[in-house]
Amino acid sequence: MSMNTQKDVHLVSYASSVGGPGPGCGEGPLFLQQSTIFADLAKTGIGLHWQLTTTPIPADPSKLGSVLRQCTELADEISELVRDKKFFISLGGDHSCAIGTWSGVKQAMQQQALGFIWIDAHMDSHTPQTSPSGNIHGMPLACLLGFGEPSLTNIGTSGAKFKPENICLIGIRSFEEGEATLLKQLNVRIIGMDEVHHRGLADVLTEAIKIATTGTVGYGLSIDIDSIDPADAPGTDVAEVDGLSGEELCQAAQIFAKDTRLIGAEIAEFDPSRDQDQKTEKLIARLVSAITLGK
Ligand SMILES: [Mn+2]
Repeated sequence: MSMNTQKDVHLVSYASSVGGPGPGCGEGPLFLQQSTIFADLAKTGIGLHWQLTTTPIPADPSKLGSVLRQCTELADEISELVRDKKFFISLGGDHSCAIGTWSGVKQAMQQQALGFIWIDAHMDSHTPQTSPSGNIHGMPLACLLGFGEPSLTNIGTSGAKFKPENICLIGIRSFEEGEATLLKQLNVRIIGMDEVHHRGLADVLTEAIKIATTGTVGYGLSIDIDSIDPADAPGTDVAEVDGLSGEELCQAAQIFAKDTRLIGAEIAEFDPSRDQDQKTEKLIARLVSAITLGK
């Protein structure tokens, strides 16, 4: 293969689960760093560049302190990659990594408007006031919209990183009232599984890209592994039945490889200890290939 066809991807790891209910997904990025299936992506023409890995340290006084420190480190790293026009994928870890990833993109882009596609079984749009569990992995989208714990909403730049009208959620099927109320008040577009089944994922993604690119200079993509049906991706901690088909997601995600407006992506909530027959591990490698190379 000619070097001209190689596509580089810079992988930034958030090896932490302090924002979630248990330890499992914190091992996700370290597992992928050792995975031969993942390493084999290099043979298909992807230049894999492993960048920063953040980890919890005992010195952090609280879960909030740990998430804040790691997301700040992540944001600084991502910001530098975006300034250098390097394509990145963040690997979680629990989904609180999104606070760091997209605050970092905003830190690099400053006043320029950005769009965002959020593929997840959950809304992750709680504030500390509405969250039943208090887990920060249920709050990142609210944070990125400027709602919640101020230390987290002000990473990189102060306040919201996206306008509500440039955000689209896909695959939603489990949520609580408080977060749904917030997104409804903001008029954020939410595409639930009924609509995905009815229209097909490719059609839904086309609409999401339109939303994320209208009046923006580019957009981001965050994929929670729990958006995918547990039959196809069992390796996650908060699995929800009736999810996206892994095959359909990998097919539809090829659209991103041709879209230069995509600034970077994120894949969160992979718990290798819950994986079966390497299904989720293989699917993540396929997703990276789809998003980066379009195949
Ligand atoms: Mn999530």
